[in-house]
Amino acid sequence: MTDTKFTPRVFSGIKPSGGLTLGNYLGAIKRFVDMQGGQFETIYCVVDLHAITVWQDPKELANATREVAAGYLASGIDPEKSILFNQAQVAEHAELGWIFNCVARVGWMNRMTQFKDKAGSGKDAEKASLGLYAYPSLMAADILLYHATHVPVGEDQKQHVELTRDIAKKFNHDFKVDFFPETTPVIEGPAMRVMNLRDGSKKMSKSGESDMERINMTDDADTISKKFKKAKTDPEPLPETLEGLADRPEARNLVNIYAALNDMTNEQVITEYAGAGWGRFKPALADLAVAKLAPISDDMKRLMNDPAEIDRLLGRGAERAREIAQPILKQTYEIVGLLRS
Ligand code: AQP
Repeated sequence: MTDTKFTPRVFSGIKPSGGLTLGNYLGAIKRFVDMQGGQFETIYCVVDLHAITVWQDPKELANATREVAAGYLASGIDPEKSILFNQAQVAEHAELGWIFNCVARVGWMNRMTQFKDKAGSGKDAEKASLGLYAYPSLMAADILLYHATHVPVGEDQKQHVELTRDIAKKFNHDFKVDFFPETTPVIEGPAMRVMNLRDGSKKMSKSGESDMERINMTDDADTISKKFKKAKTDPEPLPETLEGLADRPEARNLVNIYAALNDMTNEQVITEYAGAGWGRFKPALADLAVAKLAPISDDMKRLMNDPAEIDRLLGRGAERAREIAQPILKQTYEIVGLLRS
């Protein structure tokens, strides 16, 4: 249920931890664009403070930050309609993140599956950064610093948005206020979890080991075709009904991707391709992906040729973000009893 006392406001972000993937596009950016200009005020962020929870080469980080910004802009995020900025330019995120570190419980963090996936277990986990462990509480700060009511995310981030709700509830309860909203995760559509092209049990990630397991938003047409051609599948043709995809993760993933790229439902894709073999479906998918991604990737290249303009837009976005964030942080300090004279 959405809290009606809060302005309908969307916040979401993407880490500049590598090049953008088709997973980021379908699970996040494409939906961010759809939510723009409607009933919500929309705030989109390049979450560079999250990227450094694992090692980032300083020379590449600023460039990766600009590239994610270029991905947003080229996909249709309009810096007049949305607030677009990078997290490091709004220090209030880190300040509220610290307060939430003191609200969240260690037991809650221990249940976060993404930390377990990324840090491994035993001695490996001990070598992970403290930032990686605390990352969900900074994510809660990113969202609640704007009193965001809705957060569009992919399926992998659902647990973190639930934690954000727990942090808001505990803060409100401990300080006997009704200050932070209980944010609603928006997870809908056929591509909320785009899977790795070589292993249908793992999600497609920027930092996955092999480049063949993902489609990058900047891949050229030949590379996209090659990657889909070599994508792992089973030998069976596409089924007549959706139920026929139930135990076929790789086949289901390719159908999901087709549906999401073409704004169709999975049922519509199956109806169109019932009984088709991979020799027919994979080239059709590759052509569709090229048609949708090529204009975006061309525009990203154009934008990346003018880094000063990207920096200017991000700086302007940060100013607008601070106008919302500062009064909310000020009130938070007052509620907590932190003196600022
Ligand atoms: N495979 C995916 N399918 C659907 N949505 C996805 N998202 C990421 N991968 C997929 C969504 O993209 C948004 C931004 O994610 P992020 O970059 O901040 O973090 P992530 O989920 O950890 O992304 P990666 O690609 O896996 O990065 P690395 O490899 O650096 O950890 C989120 O809304 C996410 O759900």
